[in-house]
Amino acid sequence: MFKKILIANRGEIALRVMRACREMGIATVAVYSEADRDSLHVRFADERICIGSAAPRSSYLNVPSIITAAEVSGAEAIHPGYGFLSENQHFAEACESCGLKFIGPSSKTLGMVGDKSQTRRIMMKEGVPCIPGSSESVKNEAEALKIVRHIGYPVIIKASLGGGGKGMRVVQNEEELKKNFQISSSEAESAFGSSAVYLEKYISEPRHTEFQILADEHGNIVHLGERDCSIQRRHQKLIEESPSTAIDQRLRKLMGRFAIRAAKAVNYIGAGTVEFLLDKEGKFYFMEMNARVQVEHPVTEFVTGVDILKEQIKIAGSERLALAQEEIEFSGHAIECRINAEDTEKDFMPVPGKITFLHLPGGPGVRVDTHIYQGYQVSPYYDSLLAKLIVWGGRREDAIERMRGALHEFVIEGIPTTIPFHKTVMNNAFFRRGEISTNFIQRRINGEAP
Ligand code: MV4
Repeated sequence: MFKKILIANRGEIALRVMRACREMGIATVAVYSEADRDSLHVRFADERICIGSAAPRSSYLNVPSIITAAEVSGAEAIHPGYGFLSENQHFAEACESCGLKFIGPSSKTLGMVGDKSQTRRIMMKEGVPCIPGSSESVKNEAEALKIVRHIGYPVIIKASLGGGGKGMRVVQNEEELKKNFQISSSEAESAFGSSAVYLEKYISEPRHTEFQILADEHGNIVHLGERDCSIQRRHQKLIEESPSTAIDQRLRKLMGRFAIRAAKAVNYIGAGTVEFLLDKEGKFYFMEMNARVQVEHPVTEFVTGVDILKEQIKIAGSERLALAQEEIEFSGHAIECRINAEDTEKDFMPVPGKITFLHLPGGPGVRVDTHIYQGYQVSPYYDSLLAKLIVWGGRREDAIERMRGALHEFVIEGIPTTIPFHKTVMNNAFFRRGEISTNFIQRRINGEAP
């Protein structure tokens, strides 16, 4: 196993990686920006190296600085966390060519899954259910209209190199298609450096259902069940849970098998996620593959008892998966609420500032993954995530009650947070019945028409 790992990230995920390393007897190297001098990931690491100024470009995205820090410290591997360089093919390549193990899939796999329309073609060839639509990038309006003749409206236009919802447009008829095709294409060009777009039939009010995968270098691959991440706002997830209220044993088995097939199709190694859309009739469609450990991974850890970070690091160290699919048992229900430094009264606007008072909830079945402390200064330079509050309960109702209690105890003063929003959702009748979709916030919280 590795003796020393450099963690190319900050915040709660840097601490989470560090915890796994410590338990495994692996030394850690923190890298940090000038804005993060007083951060806990800097304090708790065995070694620390400042890699640049506050702006991510000059620090957490600064490939030469990070590679140099790894070489200077004698780290053998780099854990990229999520965001920043975690899915960057060129960074993985740079690590590979410097003899540093990138803890994640190969640069080749990152290249494949980074191109959404290419991934879609691969999945269609493998027989993984995909949303009806174009198999290639669509060059012009005439070609788009030809595809629509087969799939019908409503149609969604997506950027080939997009993902995370950026540059998507829904069109209901020919007029809207003509109006939006060029706009989508040029938005894609400026956002992703490629004007390529493709079309899909639009699925209304779907659930976002993703499967956690672990795959080793020796051909072993398992899934750890699903997470329902439907409660999102502008493509930012706010609440995740497992199991999904829309999935039974039979569907879990079926989708899990397709998730494994999808991962195999791109030679996936490591911890990854296969995203599906699940429609109202229980039909599911492959969406994309996330080639990193995700923010919401603790939900799966709670219901399976598997430490996903440790497994990910073991896989990167060429170990064999110790788990077979039949040995993975699912127990109870877990929910995660993302506590962000945002003003929910002002359109979830991020609000940086100083945390003047902090009290964290606790008790059985309550987990808080966070990097904040009393006196901590939330920086305007980075993501607004302050903490992840994850609870477990024997049944979904128990988990919801436990979450209500934990939110009640969770006190953050000095800046606004998403805690009040989560309290509202936990009391919402539709949420409590498990009636959720990607339109939940618009429809059930803001009361807008579908
Ligand atoms: C869709 C869709 C409906 N139909 N594709 C959003 C993020 C990106 N991964 C794909 N997304 C969507 N693609 C078709 N054909 C609806 C969404 C979507 C969505 C998906 C998952 C979670 C939240 C969402 C919110 C709005 C739209």
